[in-house]
Amino acid sequence: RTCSLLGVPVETGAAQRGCTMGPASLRTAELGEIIAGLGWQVSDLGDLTVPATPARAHDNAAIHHLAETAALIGALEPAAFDAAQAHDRAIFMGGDHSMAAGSIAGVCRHAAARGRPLFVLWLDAHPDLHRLSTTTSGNLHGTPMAYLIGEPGFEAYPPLAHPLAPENICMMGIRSVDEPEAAHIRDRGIEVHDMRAIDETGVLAPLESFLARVRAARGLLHLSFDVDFLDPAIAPGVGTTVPGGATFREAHLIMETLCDSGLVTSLDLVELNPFLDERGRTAKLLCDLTASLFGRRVLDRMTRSF
Ligand code: DIR
Ligand code: MN
Ligand code: MN
Ligand code: MN
Repeated sequence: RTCSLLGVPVETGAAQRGCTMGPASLRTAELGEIIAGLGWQVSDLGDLTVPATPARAHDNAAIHHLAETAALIGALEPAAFDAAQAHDRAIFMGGDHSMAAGSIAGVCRHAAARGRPLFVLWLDAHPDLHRLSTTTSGNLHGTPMAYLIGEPGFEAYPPLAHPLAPENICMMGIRSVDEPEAAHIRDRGIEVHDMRAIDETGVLAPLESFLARVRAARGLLHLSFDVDFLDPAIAPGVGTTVPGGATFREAHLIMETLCDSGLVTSLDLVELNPFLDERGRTAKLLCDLTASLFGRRVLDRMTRSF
């Protein structure tokens, strides 16, 4: 089995700088070596490079770095398509979450080329469902999901050949939602398990029912993992911490269950900000969670119970 790593050093979609160091931090924490140690043939494709772009203004004056972020998305889409076509599993190391507009668009095109529907598991404190007209922070990492489901007003982003079906999305860990985003969740019927739901049901029941849907549709599954999904007490290296996030065991159980399902074909690891991290703690946690997804386990599960 083969796995590719692609660094996507972008921070123009975030309010604070530092996410461009994310890929370097994940490499220092030995992400590639850890996956190789689990029996995968790993190819590090290096970091995506993006040509310089003249600045562009938007009617929404809050928006910053529009041209730069759009150029990154445009460069990542074909790179993500190629990585997904060439490997059994593709990892996109962010970078802020604006990059998901490019990685998921490329993976969508790959799924379409294989005649399979794409499903997305979105682990995040935020739904990132702002249109360019509704963001008040102007931080474009709050917009990729609205772009991917084909919301209007994204003329400044690259044209989207294969929109993502809203019914193929499952969001977990959500706990910070702006009103325009809540409206999209309602109108487009997106499956969202907020932290209250996780408290009530745990992570396993909603995850298993989503995975059953993916399996029944013979879908490919992309995981988009925003560091702020995790509780800030265990994952401080992110610019947008929100209290009340997923615990260590909730996150590992999701990764272990995804591993058992065999359905994940690509993933984003995004919003890691090494400038805010405590001695690589958050980077190491992301590597350990990824190891659970790639087959690390404490004990092989016995078929006989005892
Ligand atoms: C907020 C925060 N909804 C915004 N979004 C974040 O700026 O649009 N996304 N932090 O990851
Ligand atoms: Mn996000
Ligand atoms: Mn977030
Ligand atoms: Mn907002």
